[in-house]
Amino acid sequence: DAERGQLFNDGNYAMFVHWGLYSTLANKVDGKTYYGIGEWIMNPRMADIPVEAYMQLPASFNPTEFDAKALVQLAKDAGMKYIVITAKHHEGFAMYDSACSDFDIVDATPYGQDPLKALSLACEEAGIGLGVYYSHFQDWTAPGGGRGPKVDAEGNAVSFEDYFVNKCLPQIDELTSNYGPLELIWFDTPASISKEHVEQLIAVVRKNQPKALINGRAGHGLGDYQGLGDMEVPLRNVPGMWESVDTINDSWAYAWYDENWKSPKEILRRLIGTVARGGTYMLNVGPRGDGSVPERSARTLRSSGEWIQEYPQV
Ligand code: JFZ
Repeated sequence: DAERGQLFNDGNYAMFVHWGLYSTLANKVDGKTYYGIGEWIMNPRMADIPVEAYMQLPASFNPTEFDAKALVQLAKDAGMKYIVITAKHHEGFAMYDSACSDFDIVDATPYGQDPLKALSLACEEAGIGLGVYYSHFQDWTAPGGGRGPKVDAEGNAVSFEDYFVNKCLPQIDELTSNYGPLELIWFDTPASISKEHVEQLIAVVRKNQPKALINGRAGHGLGDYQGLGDMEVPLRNVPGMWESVDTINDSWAYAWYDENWKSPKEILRRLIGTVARGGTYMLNVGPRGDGSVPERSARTLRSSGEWIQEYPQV
């Protein structure tokens, strides 16, 4: 669809934001640091946090430093055209007000506010696009979710179909209904999800957001475009519409020790390398658990953005 594809012609530099409950842990649990991507902290290969323990985290999640306007201004200063933020990552916590789950930032935290609503308003005001990341197959805390518990609280078996019908599909409906126009729905890790399930998700997106792009990781080749592997910048031309996702340091979500920042020059090299080969470059930042953006990543984005403002055709 030509109109949908326009996003990648007009705005092929975007901000990716990984932010969630895991950001409060910052890769440290009970005094021990786990090295790896922060949003996977719950996984057995990292801190191996039991579902019940992880589900206690919202009680102390109060990201009062989250500033939607400042984040949007940062994306603007960086020369980026839209922002894609984690609405629900693999651990299942909704970073927006969800009516079909209590495991969300409005219902389960002292913060009690909807940062996605604030972000959508700030984006609209500033003329910056908005997209959402949604883990459709993996849900590690919802009974029936991919790699999640196989039984509910009463011990009854729950199927993926139950999770899909009661959480996944309704949440995609909420996200595509309640936050104004979205540029992009960014699904992730389709794994063994069926083609029928992906088709149902796509039908809801098309109905509510006919102009939104859907990424290739929706699965079964049903997305609008292909993605490369994470953090991959190609050395040859890649045909078709495609995207490269990258992160400013090593982890996607905030990790306390991760100071392996890319320099402004390195970011520009990777951006230009991608755009010059016809792709779209989405660069991730990981806000802290309190919602603030690490100063170093903000400074780096502004510094590379200065060059882009001089050459606005990028
Ligand atoms: C996924 C997530 O598991 C990860 O936490 C992060 O959100 C990242 C952006 O996406 O990880 C992947 C998924 C696919 C590939 C690599 C990492 N891949 O296809 O190369």
